[in-house]
Amino acid sequence: YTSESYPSLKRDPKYSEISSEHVEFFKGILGGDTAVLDGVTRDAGDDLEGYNSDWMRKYRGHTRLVVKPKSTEEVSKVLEYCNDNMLAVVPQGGNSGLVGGSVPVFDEIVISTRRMNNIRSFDEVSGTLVVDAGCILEVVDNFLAGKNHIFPLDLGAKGSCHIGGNVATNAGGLRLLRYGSLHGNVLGIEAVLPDGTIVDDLSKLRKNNTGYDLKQLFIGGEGTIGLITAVSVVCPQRPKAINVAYFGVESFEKVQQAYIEAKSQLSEILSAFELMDGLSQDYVHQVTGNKRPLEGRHPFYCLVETSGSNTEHDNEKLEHFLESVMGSEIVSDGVLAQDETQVRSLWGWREGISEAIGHFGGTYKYDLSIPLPELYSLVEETRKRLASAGLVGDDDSHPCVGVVGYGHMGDSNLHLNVLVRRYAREVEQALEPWVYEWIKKRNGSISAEHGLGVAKKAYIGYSRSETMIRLMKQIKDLYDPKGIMNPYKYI
Ligand code: FAD
Ligand code: 2HG
Ligand code: ZN
Repeated sequence: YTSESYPSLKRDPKYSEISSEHVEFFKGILGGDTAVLDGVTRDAGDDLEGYNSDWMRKYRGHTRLVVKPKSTEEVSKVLEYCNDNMLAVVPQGGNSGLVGGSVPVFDEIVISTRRMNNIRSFDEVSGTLVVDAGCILEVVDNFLAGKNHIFPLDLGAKGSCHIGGNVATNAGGLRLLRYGSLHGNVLGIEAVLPDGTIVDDLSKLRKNNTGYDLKQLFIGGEGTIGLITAVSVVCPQRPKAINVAYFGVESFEKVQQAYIEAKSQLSEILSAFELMDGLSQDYVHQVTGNKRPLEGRHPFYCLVETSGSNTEHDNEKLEHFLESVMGSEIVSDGVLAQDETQVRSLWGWREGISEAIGHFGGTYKYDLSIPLPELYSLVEETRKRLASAGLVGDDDSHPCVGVVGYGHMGDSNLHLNVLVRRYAREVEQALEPWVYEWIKKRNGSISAEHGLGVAKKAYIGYSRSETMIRLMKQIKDLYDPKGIMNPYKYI
């Protein structure tokens, strides 16, 4: 049978359907009751909905079974049994992914990491943290705050996403500019392969040049070759001083000049340089009702954060930066956060965009790496394209509400979001593959940080060569010869 969310996909009959015998096996090893979300869940009515449906309510699967192992050994038993019985599975963390990768397409079993949530160890000298995959990012960061350290990743979904999910998507987030990617910060991984093999590569070493670095395959692998059960991560000292400036800019040309100035004047203390266009801030204002940080309206806004060890020194530097860019008319107006509450509230204007724009219905999301000089042209061209197709307008007869652009300017990463009243074929057809062709022409990436999942499955060829795709398929076949791990997704 086919799925209404994925009209072009058909359930592969090679996978078994779940039987009561399977459920009995899982109950035997995990415990739990069919009616309770505990260990094994089956037909638990509404409770399954949260596992079947993604954050955007765009992708929906039909799983009948969610298993929640508590340990690596339990994951190993579950996967081995699934592999022997041709039962397809989807690893799921906080289910905050934005490409439909974390939910089943048909009736794949969801393996949730929810109950694997122990902080295993932390070494204050090296900053090395070892955690179970199901730990929530914010919980881990709060734990680290008590130890004067910080997790080297932060993002808007921190209250729900799991560390395992972050690593599986190689999430980038708000401070990649400062702390770098998880490919560098993750020191070790413990994972389970589909046949139940436990891969114990939970190294705590910064340096280890002993052959292929296989853990990297799990980082950003999106659950297609194995299930990550634990990770060790190197965490920096928590900065003593965090300062934030928020400012309005009249053109994208000037945004680029402001970025050059920020790098040059703030250098070692710069920890984020984020971009928000005027429309994105209008929507945040409209939905939250919060007072705007600046009077008047500007076509672009930037949020600059510094993280350092001396509040006075950092404050002075940021103040001087703002004065200088305003003096040279690069920036029209700006404000500095005076305390922690203001830091949080200014960040809200950036971090709150995804949630605010979700209030209008749905969103077509494009998460793109684009050479900086052309980063914003795509937003303008998309607006023109949808307008000339008659798809965007103020009333219900138009599917599109508007087009916003924002993102991690410091990483050349644009989030192009098309807000719709309802998901509609004609909008998708106007945007895809046009957006991907646009990206390919500029040698960009069709997924900077969210991954491919099912959303970009058909488009990987716009960013990867045939040779690269063939090598990826060979790796998939080697690790998951029966193809039970997260099927129907990008590989
Ligand atoms: P899930 O959504 O549960 O899963 C994501 C993928 O990883 C799926 O393919 C799943 O099968 C796989 N997976 C999950 N756990 C495991 C595991 N233990 N082993 C193997 N595979 C696994 N992303 C960014 O990069 N930067 C951002 O700034 C950012 N901001 C966001 C803000 C909001 C409000 C939201 C909703 C999302 C945002 N994201 C961002 C998307 C981001 O990918 C996720 O938030 C996060 O990294 C996914 O973690 P998760 O635990 O929710 O994973
Ligand atoms: C962000 O940077 C996230 O806010 C989400 O990556 C982007 O919702 C999006 O498109
Ligand atoms: Zn992002």
